[in-house]
Amino acid sequence: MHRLKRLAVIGALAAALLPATSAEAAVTPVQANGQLKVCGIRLCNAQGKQIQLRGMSSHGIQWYPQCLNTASLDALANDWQADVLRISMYIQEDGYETNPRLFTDRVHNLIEQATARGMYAIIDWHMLDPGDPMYNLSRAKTFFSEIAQRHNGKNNLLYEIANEPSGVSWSTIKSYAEQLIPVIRQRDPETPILVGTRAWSSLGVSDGATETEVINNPVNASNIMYTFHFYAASHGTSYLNALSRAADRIPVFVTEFGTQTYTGDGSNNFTRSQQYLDLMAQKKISWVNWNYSDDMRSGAVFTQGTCPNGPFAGTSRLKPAGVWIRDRIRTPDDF
Ligand code: IDC
Repeated sequence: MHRLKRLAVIGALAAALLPATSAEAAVTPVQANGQLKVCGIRLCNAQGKQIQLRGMSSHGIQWYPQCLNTASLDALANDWQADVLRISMYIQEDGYETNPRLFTDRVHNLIEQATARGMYAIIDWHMLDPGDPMYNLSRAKTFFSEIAQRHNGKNNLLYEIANEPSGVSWSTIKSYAEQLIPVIRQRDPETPILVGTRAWSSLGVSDGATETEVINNPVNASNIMYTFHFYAASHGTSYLNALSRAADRIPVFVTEFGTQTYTGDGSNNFTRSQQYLDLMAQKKISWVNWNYSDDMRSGAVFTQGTCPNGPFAGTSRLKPAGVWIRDRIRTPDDF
């Protein structure tokens, strides 16, 4: 079940004691890196080394749980060699609010699935409409209290507390974060927390603002990062430049992006997507692609009808965006 990703020789002692062929060990991302921590403006592993995580987001788990089964998650860990699975739990649109017990249990289960495969997991509070995070604040306190209580012994989680705020100011988002984070920290002092930004997590750019509103007025908490989302066929130079500037000043995690338009559909712009990926590699910005499902849209990596039976490994059931992103996730890690 372990991934085949290879890690370079760890030390001369190991090399001396082991036969030459065993000098490289197959390790999972979590075995290699352990508990993550925000270090200055970057994400660091347990050894204090700056690292970049790369992986996939689920589609909404109210709609596509059939794409998250033993075989598909094995493929994500072993064939795709993903470092991280984002568990996308919508709050509205037939999501969490309709049955908190069912969806919380579904998230618990997916956390265990990711953990068993040595992947990191982002617990995505996928608020989207309404865009005011305060609308769901008491629900978020209930949900994250239970998640943090149950999983605080794990070293492979990140909590994303607001997918995409919209129609609200940065100060509202900051206030939401400052009310929710202490509730989580009481139960789980170590897990990094990812905070959404203004205008669909564009650091304000989609509203004509810039990243300076966050830089000048950061959330009053430690071990946090700010999220940035982009869709390469819709979001060009102004987005790319904002990401580049922001990453030199504050910790940024790209928890969602697509190679197509912001609808998650339409044609792919792989040229511009590669520009983003080059920038993110250079600045060690972690990223997660939308999405690991067989939805009809071009940004869902599998062709319709792939779930639940697959096959999930290889490229036979992948759309163009899937082939492209699988290649880039498989590129060896530098950790
Ligand atoms: C889209 C889904 C689509 C769903 C829609 C509304 O692909 O099936 O009907 O949401 O729920 C986002 C959001 C993400 C969107 C995605 C593509 O975080 O939920 O998924 N997107 O539109 N932000 C920008 C794009």
